[in-house]
Amino acid sequence: MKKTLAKFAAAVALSAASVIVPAKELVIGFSQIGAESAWRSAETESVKSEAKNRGYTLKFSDAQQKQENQIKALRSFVAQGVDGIVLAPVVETGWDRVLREVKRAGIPVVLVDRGIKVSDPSLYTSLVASDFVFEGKLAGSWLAQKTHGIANVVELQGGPGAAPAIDRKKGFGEIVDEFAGMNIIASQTGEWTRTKGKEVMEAFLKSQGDKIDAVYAHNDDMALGAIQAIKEYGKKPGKDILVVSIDGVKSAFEAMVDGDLNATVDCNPLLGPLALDALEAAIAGKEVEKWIVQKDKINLMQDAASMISSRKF
Ligand code: GZL
Repeated sequence: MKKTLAKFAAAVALSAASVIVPAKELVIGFSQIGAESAWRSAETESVKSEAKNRGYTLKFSDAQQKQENQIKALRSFVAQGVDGIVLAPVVETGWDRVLREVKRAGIPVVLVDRGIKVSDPSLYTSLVASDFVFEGKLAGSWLAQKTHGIANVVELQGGPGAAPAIDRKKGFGEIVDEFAGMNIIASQTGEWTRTKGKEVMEAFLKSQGDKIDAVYAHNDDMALGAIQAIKEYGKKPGKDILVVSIDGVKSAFEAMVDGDLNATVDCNPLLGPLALDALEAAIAGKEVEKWIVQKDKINLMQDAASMISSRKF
C-alpha cells in the first residue's frame, strides 16, 4: 500500500513539474510620437521587436506628432483594459488629466526617451531616457575646444516644447555662455526633420552665410539637411562650416566618414528592453527607478570609419 502511494505521489509531482504555467500574456499599449527621424524609427522597432520576443500583445499608435492623438490613444488603451502603457511624449506639458484617468484605471505608465512635467510624479512609474542637458554640454564642449572658444553658431532646434529640444538647448547654451568669443547668432526649430533642417539652414545662409562658423543641430536628421544646404551654398560642411549634432544614427556616421559632419553625440534609441523591464516590474508591483538614465558619449569624424560597422542603429 505504502509503495503504491509513494509511486502515485512521485507521478503527481512529476506531472506538475512538467506543466509550464505560462506567464500571463501581457497586453501593452505603446503611444509613439511618429516617424520624424531615423532615431524615432529605430526606437519604434526596438519596442515592437522586444514586445514580440516577450510574447506580448502590443497595441501600437502613431500620433503623427500630435499630442491630442497621444491623449486619444491613452484613453483607448484604458478602454481596452491593457496591462501597461509605454508613452513617448511629444511635448513636456499637458499630460496631467489623461494620466490621472490612466492611474484611476490602475494601469502603470513608463515614459520612453522624453520626459514630462506633471503636478503629481506618481502619474508615471519611470522614465527611460538620456540626459539631454548633458548631451548639449558634450556638443558645446567639443565645439568650444575645436574653435578655441571663438565661433558664430547657428542652432537648429528640435520640436517646440519637447524635452530634448528644451534641454539640449539649455546644455549647449551653458557651455557657450562660458566663452566670450562664442555666440549663437541664430536659432530656430527644424522640427527634427532633414527637410525642415535644410530649409532653415538655407535661410540662415541667405541672411548671414559668411558669418557662420558652425551649426549645432539637436538631431542628426536636421544636421544632414543643413549639410545639403551648405553644399548648395558653395561651402564645405565639416571644414568651412563645422557641423555637430546629436543621435548617433548610421546616416550621421556615413556623413562623418564623408567628412561632412564633425561630431555626433550618442542618444540610445534601443530602449525596448529597458522600458519593458520597467513596465513588467511596475505591473508586478515592484519598485522601479524614477529615471533610468542612458549614458551617452560623443563620436568624432576621425573615429567614424573604424566604428561604423559595429553601430547598432
Ligand atoms: C530623443 C528623441 C529625439 C531624437 C530625434 O530622445 O526624443 O526625437 O533626438 C527624435 O531624432 O525625433
